[in-house]
Amino acid sequence: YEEIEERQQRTPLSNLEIAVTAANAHNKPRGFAKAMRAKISQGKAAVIAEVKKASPSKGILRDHFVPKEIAKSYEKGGAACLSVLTDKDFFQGHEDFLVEARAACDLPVIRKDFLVDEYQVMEARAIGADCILLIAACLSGEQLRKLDAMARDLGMDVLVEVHNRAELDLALEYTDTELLGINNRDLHTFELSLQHTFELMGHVPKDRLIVTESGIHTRDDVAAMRENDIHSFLVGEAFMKADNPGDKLAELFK
Ligand code: IGP
Repeated sequence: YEEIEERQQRTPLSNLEIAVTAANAHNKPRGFAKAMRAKISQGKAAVIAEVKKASPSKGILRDHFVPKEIAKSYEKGGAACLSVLTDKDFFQGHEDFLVEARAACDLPVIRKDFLVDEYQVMEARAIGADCILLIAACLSGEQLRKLDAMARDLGMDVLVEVHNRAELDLALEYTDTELLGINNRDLHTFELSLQHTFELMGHVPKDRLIVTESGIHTRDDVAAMRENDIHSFLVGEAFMKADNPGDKLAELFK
């Protein structure tokens, strides 16, 4: 919250509103959920490919980190969408990375950050984001409702992320999100298990698109998901550690 306050002093809300208007004119939302559905209706996996320099559990993931190169590589490799970390404290991300990555390709982009405030939702659209992430573990039901509604008003899609049954119930009660992310990693302990997806998927209404998030590294991981009718993926580390992220994507999802 301190950081948000600092930013509000630098860019007051009225300026942000102008930036949002400009973004809606020149960087119209690209249709994030639509791009995911399009891949799936072609029988392909819908992959959200992540642009992530570092993570709290692994440190620096990639030395040669040039967001526009990575974005182009992902597009060529067949990604449906991009995810760009803008969080600075834990992931060494930056808003500029999102702007650069989006400008270098035609893919819709999600702003990956810990959003808790309406200011940050507006900021997301102002920098060109097509979708935002809302993490149920960080938000109350009322916050989820408010931020989800605001993102939609601004023309963005919303990916609501859950890790357990209580968070899933909260997400379903307070939003009618089409995109439901099941994070296989516990954000507090970093413990990772793909079982989280299999355990929670049965409790998700059929009209939602389940995105399995984190810990996808092998073709076997992908096959296990697809056998269970999970066709949407959010993958970061496995791509970031590869010399060519897009080639790695193509190989993993061949
Ligand atoms: C990607 P991985 O294990 O492929 O690098 O995971 C993505 O799921 C992960 O970065 C993530 C994340 C988050 C990061 C999922 N939820 C919330 C920051 C905040």
